[in-house]
Amino acid sequence: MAATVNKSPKLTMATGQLSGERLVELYRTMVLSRYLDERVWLLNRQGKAAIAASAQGHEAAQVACIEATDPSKDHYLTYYRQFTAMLALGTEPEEMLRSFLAKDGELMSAARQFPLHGAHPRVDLFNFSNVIATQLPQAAGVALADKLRGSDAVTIVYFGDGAASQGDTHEAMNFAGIHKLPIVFFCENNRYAISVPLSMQMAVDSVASRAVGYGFPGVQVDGTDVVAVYEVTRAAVSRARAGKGPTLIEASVERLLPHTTDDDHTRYRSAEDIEQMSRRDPVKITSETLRRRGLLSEVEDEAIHAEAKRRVNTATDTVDAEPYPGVETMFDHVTSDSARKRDGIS
Ligand SMILES: Cc1ncc(C[n+]2csc(CCOP(=O)(O)OP(=O)(O)O)c2C)c(N)n1
Ligand SMILES: [Mg+2]
Repeated sequence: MAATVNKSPKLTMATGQLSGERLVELYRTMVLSRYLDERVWLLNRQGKAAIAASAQGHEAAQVACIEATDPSKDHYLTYYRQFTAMLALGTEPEEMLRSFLAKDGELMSAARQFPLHGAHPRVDLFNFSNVIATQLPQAAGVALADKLRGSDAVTIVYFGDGAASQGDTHEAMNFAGIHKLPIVFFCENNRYAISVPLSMQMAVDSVASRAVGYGFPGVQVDGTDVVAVYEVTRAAVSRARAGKGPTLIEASVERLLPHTTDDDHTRYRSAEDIEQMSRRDPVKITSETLRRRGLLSEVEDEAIHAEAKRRVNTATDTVDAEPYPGVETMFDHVTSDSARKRDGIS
């Protein structure tokens, strides 16, 4: 099969199959994600959150991709920058903050791991590693299991442009192509792997062009355009569900903040680069487009921002007042011995 690299046509927000109401809902999630993300950054500067990787600039791509899937049956393998995707899947702001503040009752790893790492049983998020690209072969395994079971579930696996340079990515895509697995490889290309620019990661123009080597389509899409991302993901998910195999989507996004709260990107990004990327802020772009299309008034937009601020303030007050895990639980969930002891198994 000849694989293709399609540049998605520049879609406008009026041409998609999403209803206007649904687009506003997606925007609402993006705004909530932005405020929560900003709050976590502040909590880090107050010494309360150990570290955070921001999704600022990636919000449209993440929310639109999830919208094109079926959370009642599909599987999601995320990485550390999936703040908005997690909200879109139904994680509550309190749950996210409990993770960043490592408070008692933290859902994903009982506060034993890096924030937002671990498994999320309620929204079917798989346990993932901070070691980049390890989620891709695991996702191929999940998709293989679905295929063997005869399930029509689709696996969505997220990764960055830097992760695309890892051997694991090649192995996962090669295997998925050979076995025509029901999987969507979703690359959020923000042109940086910490301080390493794209030109030092690959000698080709795009991540999507790699798909030709694996026998399935590769599609590039503007990751600041909610409708465009929704449409290409919907096509990829339908293809996978119909048994036709994988698709590689490359969404071009901006990493509006440094790599993590520990990084200073002014040391390796030019002032022009930073200035240019700020013009591709997906929250602003989506707001402007919705308003231009008459789907959102200024008053409604302000109300969405006010509601998101309130929600984040309430969640912060709640979680900030919660206790840390008791010292007597220090080894729970850490070794199999302590787990056996906890469960009363000798
Ligand atoms: C195998 C491995 N090598 C190096 C690292 C250190 N590291 C953490 S994040 C990162 C950059 C990844 O960049 P990218 O995949 O583009 O994702 P982004 O953070 O830009 O979203 C690196 C090199 C790691 N976690 N795992
Ligand atoms: Mg990157």
